[in-house]
Amino acid sequence: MTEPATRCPYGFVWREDLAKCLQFNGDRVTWRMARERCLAKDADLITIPDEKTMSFIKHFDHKNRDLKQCDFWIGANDEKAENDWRWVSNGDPITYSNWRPNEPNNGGGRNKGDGNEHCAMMLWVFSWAWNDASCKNENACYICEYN
Ligand SMILES: [Ca+2]
Ligand SMILES: [Ca+2]
Repeated sequence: MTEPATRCPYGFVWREDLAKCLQFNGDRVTWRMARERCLAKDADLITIPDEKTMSFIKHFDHKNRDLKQCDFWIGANDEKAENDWRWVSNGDPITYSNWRPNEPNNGGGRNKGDGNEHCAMMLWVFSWAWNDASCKNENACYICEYN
């Protein structure tokens, strides 16, 4: 038996029910920078494979000062092929999802499309429902997962 606390690198917390090492980060950066910062810790942006994981995130205590009003980048994008959403850590297509109604819209919406939204983030004002956003948006926090 491995001691649970030792399964995760420093700064990550082991979530027994999810079998994941997670780290919520309150610095606000682009999707790519967020991923780089996770990779630098031998981790990657989080995958959310099921409702159980999503539910954990929804109920996580976001009132922590650093995480207050954070949108969070997650490890999904459709940069390689439009609307072919993949988890970047393993290349798998997204099966479970928690998109807001009318998302992902690739920047479509009311003004029909700059067609340039290829990175997924969770929106705190909508209980962390997902939106596809411009990967260059610099105003989102991020969650790293270590495997
Ligand atoms: Ca897209
Ligand atoms: Ca969108």
